[in-house]
Amino acid sequence: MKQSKYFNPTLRDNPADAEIKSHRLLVRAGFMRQNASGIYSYLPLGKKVLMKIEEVIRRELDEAGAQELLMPAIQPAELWQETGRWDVYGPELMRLKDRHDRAFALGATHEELITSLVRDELSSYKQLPVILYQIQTKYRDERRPRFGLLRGREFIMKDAYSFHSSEKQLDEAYNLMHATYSKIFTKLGLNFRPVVADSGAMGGQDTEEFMALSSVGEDTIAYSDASDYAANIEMAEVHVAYEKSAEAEFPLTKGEAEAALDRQIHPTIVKVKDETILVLVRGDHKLNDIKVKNLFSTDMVDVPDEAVDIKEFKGTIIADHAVKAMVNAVVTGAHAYQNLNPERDLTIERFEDLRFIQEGDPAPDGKGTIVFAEGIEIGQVFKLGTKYSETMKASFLDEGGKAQPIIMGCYGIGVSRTLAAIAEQSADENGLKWPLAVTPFDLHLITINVKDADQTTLSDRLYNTLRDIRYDVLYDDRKERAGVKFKDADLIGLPLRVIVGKKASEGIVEVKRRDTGESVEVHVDELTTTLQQLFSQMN
Ligand code: 9G3
Repeated sequence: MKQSKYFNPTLRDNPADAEIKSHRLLVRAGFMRQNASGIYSYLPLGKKVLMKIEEVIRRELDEAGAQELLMPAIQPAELWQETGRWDVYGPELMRLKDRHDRAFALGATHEELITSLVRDELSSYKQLPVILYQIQTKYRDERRPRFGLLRGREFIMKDAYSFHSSEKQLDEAYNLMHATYSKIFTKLGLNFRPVVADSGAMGGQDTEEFMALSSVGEDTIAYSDASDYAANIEMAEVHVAYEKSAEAEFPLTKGEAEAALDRQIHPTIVKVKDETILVLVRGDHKLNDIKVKNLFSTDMVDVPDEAVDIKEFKGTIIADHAVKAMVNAVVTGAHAYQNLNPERDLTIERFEDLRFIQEGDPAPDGKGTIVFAEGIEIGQVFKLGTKYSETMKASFLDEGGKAQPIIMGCYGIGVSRTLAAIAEQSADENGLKWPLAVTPFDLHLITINVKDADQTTLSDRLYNTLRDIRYDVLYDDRKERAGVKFKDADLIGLPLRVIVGKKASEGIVEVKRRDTGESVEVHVDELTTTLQQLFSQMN
């Protein structure tokens, strides 16, 4: 492709609203443009990277035996009403009316749609297992879209759904998809970790998220420095043996007292469904509301900011394990107490793991200690069970001819988010730097001075011969100064650059690597071997 003809508007300056490197660079390098908050166009360079990412995903999913289909983005409201999710989701689910005033949703995900498809077509255990997937545009009206493609309102997702006649078959598909995701993200050159996650509103049991490590990630991963344990911080279990001190218990008294955080108890009122409970955690720990939610297996958990008198509270009291070992604790705030000894002075119904894990805690698997890292969630695998097939009456006849609800799994990859994650992980201060698997072009052919006949003749010849041997070449034939061309080449980030300059008359060109910056002068007769050698050294 000749750059003089190419729709690739590069910018010198950073767009004002771009807070992170990948967003800034993808806009400046002409890969994308924003059309509205959280809504983007992929320009030709961006579209080429998207297609390469999708190609890697397709190859691995097809290899795993998954079958690609394509479902509509516009979904009848009736389907979401069958599962009750029409009312569960608020403004985040984008909705519209057709000309006959019928209600539709813009697909945020496709569990309802795919289950309605399968229930009409699959009826026997002989037809299971099956894994169906699509690569499709999704819509979620995020309150605060940010970080470019990392949190958009329209984005591209690969979503797969598996259908089974037994839990064992589901486990096999889940493990297969887990392994396939690892292959995909490895081929894409990403630094990623699968982490144990919270199934949240999805219901069902096991779920894991695939996190691309990045300081701009919105998720915090707790991982062990001595094993492959890794969990989303919301889920990470705390396994600490707390020592109860031998000090004598003093009488409980009202009133403020100075005390170190680990000598304090912090009471929190939590409303669970319609019950008000009091949750106690040690002062140096933080209450994990996801763990409270999972303890009462409900999404309806609210933490009003209410002061509470721990001794006057009449409802259920639960406490984190750490509280059990506390002696002569101090309660601060409006209703302060000193020398509170939890099991003597309170009726605590149960001690549970209710706090967020902290750096330095022992890893739950007993190996090493916990370290935190930020991650971008680029994939997730879920065991759904029969959550959707029951409400939507998607059943199959088992070997005994008895109707059973189909057992399901679902598996997502954020395709546009993955593009941004690759950019985030691989870019440097000069610009983007694409791994071979997803680079929009293989080579950047640059003519230093297009007014020099030797240079343009040799460049044109190389452009044709390189394409004849199947290289995808971006040819910078513009009437621009060399400096501008080099800056744009650094920004766009193609892996190799062939520069035709002063030595064109001797048939000598320069080949430069984007990843290391190394360059070498070669005679054009050696060019293809040099290119092959260099490409084989890169990922
Ligand atoms: C909605 C809206 C937002 C949502 C959902 C539904 C997240 C929703 C969870 C999933 C689970 C899996 C299939 C591919 C992998 C992920 N945000 N989720 O269901 F209506 Cl507005 O999407 N779906």
